Amino acid sequence: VPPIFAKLGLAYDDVLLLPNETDVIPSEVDTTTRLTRDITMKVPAISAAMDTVTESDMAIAMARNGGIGVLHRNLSIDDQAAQVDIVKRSESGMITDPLTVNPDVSLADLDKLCGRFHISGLPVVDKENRLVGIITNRDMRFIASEDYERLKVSDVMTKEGLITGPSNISREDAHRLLAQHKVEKLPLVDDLGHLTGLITVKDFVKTEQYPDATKDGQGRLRVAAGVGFLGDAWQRASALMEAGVDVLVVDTANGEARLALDMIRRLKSDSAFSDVQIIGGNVATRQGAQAMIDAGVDAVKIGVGPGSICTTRVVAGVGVPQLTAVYDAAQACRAAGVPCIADGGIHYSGDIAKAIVAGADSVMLGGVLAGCEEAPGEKVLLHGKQYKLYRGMGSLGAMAPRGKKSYSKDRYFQADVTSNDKVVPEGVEGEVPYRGPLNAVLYQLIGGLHQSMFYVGAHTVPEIKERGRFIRITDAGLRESHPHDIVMTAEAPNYTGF
Ligand code: RVP
Repeated sequence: VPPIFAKLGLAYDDVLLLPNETDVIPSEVDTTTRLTRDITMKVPAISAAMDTVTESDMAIAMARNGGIGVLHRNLSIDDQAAQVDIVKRSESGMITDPLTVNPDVSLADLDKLCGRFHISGLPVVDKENRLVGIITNRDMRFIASEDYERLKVSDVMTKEGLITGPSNISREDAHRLLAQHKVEKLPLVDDLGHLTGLITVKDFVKTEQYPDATKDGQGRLRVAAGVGFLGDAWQRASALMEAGVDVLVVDTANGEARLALDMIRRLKSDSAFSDVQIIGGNVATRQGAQAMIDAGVDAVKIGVGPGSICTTRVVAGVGVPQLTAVYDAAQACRAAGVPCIADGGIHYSGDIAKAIVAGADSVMLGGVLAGCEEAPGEKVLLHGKQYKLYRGMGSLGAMAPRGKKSYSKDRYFQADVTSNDKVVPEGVEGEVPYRGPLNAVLYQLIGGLHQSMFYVGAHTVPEIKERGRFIRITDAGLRESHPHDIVMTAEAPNYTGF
C-alpha cells in the first residue's frame, strides 16, 4: 500500500536558484523553447485561456513578441473561430486569397473598394482568375477624380512588364524581386497564369519590426485556442481548425478526467486534425502527465491550484505546490520527449526561471498579463489608480454570468448545473493594476529570465535546465529576498510588492 502522505511539496517561493561561474551576457542569451512536439517559439511565454486575458488583441501581441496566446472559450463557437481568423490574417507572409478587381470596373468603384479595405492597390484578373495587370496608387496618381466614372481599370492598370513570382516562391526570392524592381506588391501565378497569391512589402516591414514573432510555415502569426470536451466541443474544435488554429488546448481543471482524456485521444486519432498540435491539461503529478502522454498530447500543461485567482486548493482541498508539480510531471514528459508548460502561480520574473529549471519548457501567465492594454475589458479607476478586471474561469462571474451564457463551466465539470446558485466556484474575481502595453510587460518578464540565465551560467533554455540547482529557503529567507526595511517611494516596473 503506498503511504498516505506524499513527500513535502514546494512552491516557487520555497526556493532560489544558485549562482554559478558564468560567461553569459544577459542580452545575448537564447530563450528559444519548445511549445509542443512540433512548434518552437523564441520566448517561453503563453497567455492564459481566460476571458480577462486572451482575445485576438492579446494573441496577436503575444505572437509578435515571440510567445503565443490561447484564445479563451467562454464565447460562442463562431466568435472564437472569428478571433482565430483575425490573428491569422493580421500578418501574412503571403495572402492566398487576395482581393482582386476586374478590368471592366470603373475607377470610381475601385476607389471605393480600396478605401473600404484600406489597401493601396489590387491585382487585376479576368473571369478565369488569370492575372492581366495590377493597379496601384501609382497608376492613379495623375488621373483627375472627375474622370473616375468614365475610366475603367483596364485603361490605366499596369499590364506591360508585370513583375510576378511562381506560386511556391521562397520569402527570400520574393524579397529580392520586390527590392530589385522597386515594387510594393508581388502577385504569384501558376503555370497557366492564374493568380494564386500576393506578397506585399508591408509584411516584410512587420517582420523586421518583430524579428522574434511566432509564425507558421506561411508567415502568419501562430495562435492557440481552448476547447472543452462536452456537448458541442467537437464542433468547436472543428470550427477552430477550419479557421486555421495552430494549437488546440483541451482546457480543464482536471486533465485526469476520463472525458478530457477521451477528447485528446479522439483529436489525436482524427486525420482532419493532423496539422493541429494538441495540448492537454491540467495535471500536477507524474502519473497525471503520463496519462496525458499516453493519450497522445503534443504538450502537457501543469498546475492544479497555483493560479492567483484560484480557490481549488481551499474549496476542494486538492492541489500540489507548483514547483513540485512541475518537477514531478516534467519527469514523465522528459522521458517521453514531450514538452510541458508550467501554468499558474507566476508572480515575478524570477519564477519563470524556477519553473524552467524544475522542468517546464514554457510558462502560462494569467494575472501578470491581465493588466495589459491588450487584455479584454476596460480600465477602471479605483482610488485614483487604473485597474483592469481579472477573474478565474471558475469564478461565479465566469461560470454564471448574469444574463449571459457560460460556455466554460465544464472546465470544472459543472456543465449540467442550470441554476446559478447551484454553481460551486473554484475561483475569485478582482482587479489588477493597469500595466500598459504587453511588449513592455513582457520585456521585463523575459528580461528577468535573461538575468536568471546570466547568474546560472546558461546561454540557452536546455543549458539552464541542465545547470540550474535550487536551494530551499525558510520564511526568513523569503523575507530577506523581498525589499525590506524601506518604504518604497518609486514604482519598479518589475516589482509590484504584492
Ligand atoms: P495566474 O497566472 O497565477 O493568474 O494563473 C492563471 C491560471 O490559473 C490559468 O492559466 C488557469 O490554469 C488557472 N485558472 C483559471 N481560472 C481559474 C479558476 O477560476 N480557478 N484558475
